[in-house]
Amino acid sequence: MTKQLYTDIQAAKAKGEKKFVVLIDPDKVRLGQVDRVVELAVRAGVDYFFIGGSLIVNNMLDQCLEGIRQACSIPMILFPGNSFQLSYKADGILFLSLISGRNAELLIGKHVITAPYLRMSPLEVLPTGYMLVDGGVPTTVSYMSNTQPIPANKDDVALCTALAGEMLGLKLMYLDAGSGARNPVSSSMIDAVSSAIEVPLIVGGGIRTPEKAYENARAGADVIVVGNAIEKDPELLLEMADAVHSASLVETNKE
Ligand code: 1GP
Repeated sequence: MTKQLYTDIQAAKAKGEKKFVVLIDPDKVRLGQVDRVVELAVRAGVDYFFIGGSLIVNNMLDQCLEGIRQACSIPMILFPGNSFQLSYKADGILFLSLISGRNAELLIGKHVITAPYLRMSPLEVLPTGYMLVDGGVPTTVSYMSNTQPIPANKDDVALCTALAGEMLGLKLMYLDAGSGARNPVSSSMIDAVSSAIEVPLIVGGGIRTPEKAYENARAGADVIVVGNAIEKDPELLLEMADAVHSASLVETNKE
C-alpha cells in the first residue's frame, strides 16, 4: 500500500467531501461480528477503519487486522490506546499526541519509545492532535490517560488547543468525547475548531444516530468516527455512512 492516506483525507477536505470511519475495538467485537461489520462496511462505502481500544492485546489485534484484510480493501488505521498496540498489518497509524492533557508521557514520552519502530515499519504515520472533550461520563481514555478532558462548553479552549497543535505541525485534529460518551462533541465546538484550523478535523465519541453524524459533519467535521453504536447494532452502519456522505458539500459518487 502506498502512503496515500493523508493525501486522500486532505484532498477530500479540500473538496468538501466527508469521510466516515468505523471504529473496531478488537476486545469488544466478537470475530463473527467483525465479518458482519466488514460486509456492511463494504456495502455502505465506509472510507476507513480505525482499529483500537484502551486495553487490547497484540494477538487479537493482528487477528482482527488479518480478518479484515482478507475480506476487503478498506484502509485500516491504528488508533492505539497504548504503545503496545502496534502492528505492521495495518495501513497507517494515528500518531496521537494528547494535546488536551498535560501528561508528558502522552504528549511526547511514548512517541520517543515508538518512533524507531514506526520508522522501520511500512505504516503511514499520521501525526494527530488528540483532544478529549468532556462527554458527560468519565471515559476509559480519561481514566487511563490520567488527564482532564476539555469542558464541553469551552469552545475557545478547544479552538486554542487545536490552533496550537496545528502550529506545532500536527496534520490532523481529533475532537473525541470518548467511546460511549453520553454527550457527543457539540456542533458549536466543531464549528469553532474547524473554522480556526486548516488541517482535517476528525470527530467522534457518543455519536449514536445518523442525524447527529450528519449534523457534526455539517458543523465542520471532515471525518466522523462511530464505534459503540455500531457494535450494538451493526445494521446502523448503512444509515450512518449515508448520513455522513450526504453531508458532503459535493457529490461523492457513493451509492
Ligand atoms: C472513540 O471516537 C471514538 O474514541 C468513537 O466513539 O465508540 O462512542 O462511537 P464511540
